[in-house]
Amino acid sequence: MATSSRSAKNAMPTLRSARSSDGAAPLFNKLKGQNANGLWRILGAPNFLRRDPAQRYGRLARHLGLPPTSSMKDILDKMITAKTAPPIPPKIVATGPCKEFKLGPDQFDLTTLPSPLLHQADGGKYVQTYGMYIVRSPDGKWTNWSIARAMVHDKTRLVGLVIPPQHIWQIHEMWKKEGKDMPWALAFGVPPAAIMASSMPLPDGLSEGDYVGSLAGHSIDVVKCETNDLYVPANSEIVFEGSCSISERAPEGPFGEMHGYVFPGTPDDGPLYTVDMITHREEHSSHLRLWSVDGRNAAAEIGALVRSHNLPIKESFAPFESQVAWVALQVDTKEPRRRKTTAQDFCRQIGNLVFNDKVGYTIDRILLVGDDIDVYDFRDVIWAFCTRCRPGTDEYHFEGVRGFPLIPYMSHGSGDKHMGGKVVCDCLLPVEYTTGKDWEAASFKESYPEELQKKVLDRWESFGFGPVN
Ligand SMILES: Cc1cc2nc3c(=O)[nH]c(=O)nc-3n(C[C@H](O)[C@H](O)[C@H](O)COP(=O)(O)O)c2cc1C
Ligand SMILES: [Mn+2]
Repeated sequence: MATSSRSAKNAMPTLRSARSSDGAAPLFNKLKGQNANGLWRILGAPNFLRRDPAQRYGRLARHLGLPPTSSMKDILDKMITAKTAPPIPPKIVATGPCKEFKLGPDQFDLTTLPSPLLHQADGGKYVQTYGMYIVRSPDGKWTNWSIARAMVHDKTRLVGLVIPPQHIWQIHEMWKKEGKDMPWALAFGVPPAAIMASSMPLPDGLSEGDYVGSLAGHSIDVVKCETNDLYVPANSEIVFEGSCSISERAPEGPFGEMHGYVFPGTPDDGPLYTVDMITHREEHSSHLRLWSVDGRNAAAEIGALVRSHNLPIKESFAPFESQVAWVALQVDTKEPRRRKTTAQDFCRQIGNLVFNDKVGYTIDRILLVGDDIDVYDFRDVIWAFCTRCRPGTDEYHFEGVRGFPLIPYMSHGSGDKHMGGKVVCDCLLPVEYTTGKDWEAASFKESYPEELQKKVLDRWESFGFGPVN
C-alpha cells in the first residue's frame, strides 16, 4: 500500500503541470501495484484545454466526434441540439471487450491496485474521478449515468459523495424506501460522449444513455453486468460492479476539489459501495481516467432552461477562469425593451428559475451581459462585470435556495453551508432596458471609422507588428 501511494504521489506533479500549462495528456504506463494483466494504467487530463489556440477545445470536440478546431459554441450547440433529437436508447449485446477479464473479490485488492493519492491531504486514494456511475430506479424506468467522486475504503469497498439534489442521491433515496441496497456499476473508459453526458444536469427521469445515442448518432452497445441486472457500455475499459449500501457509511474526503482547495483533516461521510466483481479489457487498453474541470455542461442546460421559459437569452457559458462557478448569459436586449421588463423583474425571474432548479446547483453567480459581449471570451465578460454592474444595486441575492456545499465560501465560510450564497449580477446598463446602447467602446473596433481601420490593418504587418489576429 505504501509503495503504490508513493509512486502515485510522485506522478502527480506531472499531471498538475499538464493541467495548468494545457500540455499533453500524460499516460502512466508502469505503475506499482498493477496486476499480472497490467490492470491498470492511468490517463490524466483527457479533456483539458490544448495549448494551441487553433485547437484550444480539441479534446472536448473529440469527445463528440467534432473536428479539433471546433469552437466552444460548436461543441455546446451539438450538445444542445441532441436534446431535441429523438432519443436513441442503448442496444443490448451479448458480450463485449469489457468482459475479457473477470475478477471476483478474492482476485483484486483496491488498496494495492494503483489507485492514486491525488493530493497529499486527500482523505484517501481517489480511484473514481472520471468514471461513469450507472444506477437504476427500483421500478426499472430510469437508468442514470453520472460522475461523482469516490475513494478506496478497503480491499473491496469505495466510499463516495452522494449528495442532494444529484440523481444518484435521488435514486439512492428510492432504494432506501424499498429497504434494499442499490445495485450499482462504475465504468471507466466509456465512450467519450457518454462521459460528457454524465456530467450534464439532464432532467429528472431522463436516462442519459438515450441522450448519448442521439449525441453520437447511433445507439450505444451495452452488456449486462455479471453480478447484478445493470447494463454497462460494452467497450468500457474497466467495470466495477456491486451495490451501494443504504445503511452503512464511512468517512469520505477531504478531496482537493474542482475549486482548487483541500482542507486537511476534515472528512465528511458517505455511503459505502461494495465491489463484487471487476471486469476489464485486455491489458493495453485498461486505464483509469483522471479528473477534469467541467462546468460548461451546466451552462448549456441553464441556457436551455431559460429559453424554454421564453426568456431572451442567446448564449450561455461558464468561464473556466471562474472555476466554472459563474455563468454568463448573453441577453437579446431588444426583448426586455419590447416587453418593458424592469431590470429588477428580469434579474429576479432568471435567478428564481435557475437557482430553484437542479441545473443551477453548481453555479453561484449569473452574469447577465448585453449583445456586444462574447460570453465565450472571459476578457469581454469580466470587462462588462467590472464596468456595468454597480456593486449593491445591480446585484440580486438569493439566500432561500439550495446552495452548493463544495465551494470553500460555503463549506468553510461564514453562513449556512447548504442554503443560499447565490447572486444574479446585472451587467446591462439601465439604458439597455429602455432605449438601447448609447455608448461606443473606446477600442480599435468601435472608436475609428471603418475605412481608417481597414487602412491600418492593411499596413499592419509592414509596421512590424506581425500577423493580425
Ligand atoms: C470530473 C467530475 C467530477 C464530479 N464530481 C462530482 C461529485 O463528486 N459529486 C457530485 O455531486 N457531482 C460531481 N460532478 C458533477 C456531476 O457530474 C453533475 O452535477 C451531473 O449533472 C450529475 O449527474 P445527474 O444530473 O445525473 O445527477 C462531477 C463532474 C465532473 C465532470
Ligand atoms: Mn441524470
